[in-house]
Amino acid sequence: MLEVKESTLLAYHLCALTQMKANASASCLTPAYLAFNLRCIKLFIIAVIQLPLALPAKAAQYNLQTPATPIAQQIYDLHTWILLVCLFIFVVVFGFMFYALFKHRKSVGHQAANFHHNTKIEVFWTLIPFLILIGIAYPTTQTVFAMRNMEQADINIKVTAFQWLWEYEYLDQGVRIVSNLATPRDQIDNKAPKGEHYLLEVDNPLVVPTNKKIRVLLTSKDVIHSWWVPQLGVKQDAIPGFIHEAWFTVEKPGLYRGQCAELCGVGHGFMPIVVQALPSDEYEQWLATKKVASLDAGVAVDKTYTMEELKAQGEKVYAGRCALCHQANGMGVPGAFPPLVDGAAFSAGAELTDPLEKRGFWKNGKIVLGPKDQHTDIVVHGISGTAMQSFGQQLNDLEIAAVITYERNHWGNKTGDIVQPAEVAALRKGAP
Ligand code: HEC
Ligand SMILES: [Cu+2]
Repeated sequence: MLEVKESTLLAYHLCALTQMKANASASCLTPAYLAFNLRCIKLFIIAVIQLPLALPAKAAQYNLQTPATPIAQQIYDLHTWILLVCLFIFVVVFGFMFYALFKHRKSVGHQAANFHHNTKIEVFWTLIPFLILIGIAYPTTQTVFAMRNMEQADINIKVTAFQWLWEYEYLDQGVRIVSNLATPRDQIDNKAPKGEHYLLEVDNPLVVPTNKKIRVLLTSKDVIHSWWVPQLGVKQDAIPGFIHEAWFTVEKPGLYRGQCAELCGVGHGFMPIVVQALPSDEYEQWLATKKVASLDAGVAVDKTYTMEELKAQGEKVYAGRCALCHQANGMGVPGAFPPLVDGAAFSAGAELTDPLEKRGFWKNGKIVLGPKDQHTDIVVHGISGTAMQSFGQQLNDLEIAAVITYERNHWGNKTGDIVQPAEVAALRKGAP
């Protein structure tokens, strides 16, 4: 497209040109001025040629995202079709209206017609909208039925929403991944420039093979969330106590990004979705490594870990799962999320301080670390009625042991306590 500078120049000289013409000034015939005007005309022609070429690109910015699944394509086409129908109605109705206003205006002495019934016109204006409705309803119904057709799925994945992350469980495969926001905190806090995929990037994407029918079963552990990936044509609510289904078949390998689309609390903007589509063989490889990883985590229960090993692992778990609320420095957010630093003060409403007080870790407005088995119990079972969810289902024994060891021995907390995975396993057995 033309540069702004050039367009301004163009506008300026077009003005000058018309002015001179109006003044019939002879000075516009000097060679310098003619060259000037030629340049103006050239720019004008370029603009006229470039406009239609640039329009589709510009329009794409405002259109739906490029479809990546057959359903998304159907939705896209449906949207375009209905928009064209609307445009057609708009042009016809307004065209007719303006034509009638102009043609039958008073100043040309038009006399109003005076009739009551016209069967032909009445049939016509009932039939036309009826046909338009059929023309919209038929493709829409087809698309909705196609979206709802869950038959013959190749892979079933259970998607569980949490405040504020997604968990994916490959049913029949024994693989479970937890998908967290990966945008660095500094970008969110405006301390660093924002990246290309700001708030649309995760640590572990949902990995799927291309050209397979993937069925997702959606539910939530706390409030209503919504799993939305525009390019896949899926937008489905995840509601606690219910299971909803959706499906998609990705055609091209790549990364497809989406977001939670149901206001679900302060972290709503921080639970993006990334789907990574891989060719089948690469997907199988990925799945194999994941299976090994989850086996490892299972065996590790009997092992005794050192403080350093646990803290290193715990730091990762904390950054991924706890820092969103309790903050990376462990200081929490006043009024919402308690600090986990021994002796740090916390002020909040009674609905938060009462459960804290009841448990007895909270002394004179300050958080103190309680006995380690109680601490473990909080992380495994959560605190009902508050945002502190139960992590027992989401983290394995090693991860829980590690994050507790980390919390108890970091940010100046010096309990010296080590929690081993076996202790977590025992606690789980004792209180299922
Ligand atoms: C969604 C926000 C959120 C996340 C994520 C979260 N917590 Fe909490 N946490 C809370 C809230 C809110 C409380 C206070 C509940 C109350 O009022 O009793 C809390 C309380 C706690 C307490 C009790 C503090 C005390 O001294 O009584 C511990 C321990 C704790 N969280 C550990 C963790 C760990 C470990 C993780 C990560 C595995 C985590 N939390 C993730 C919100 C969160
Ligand atoms: Cu959400």
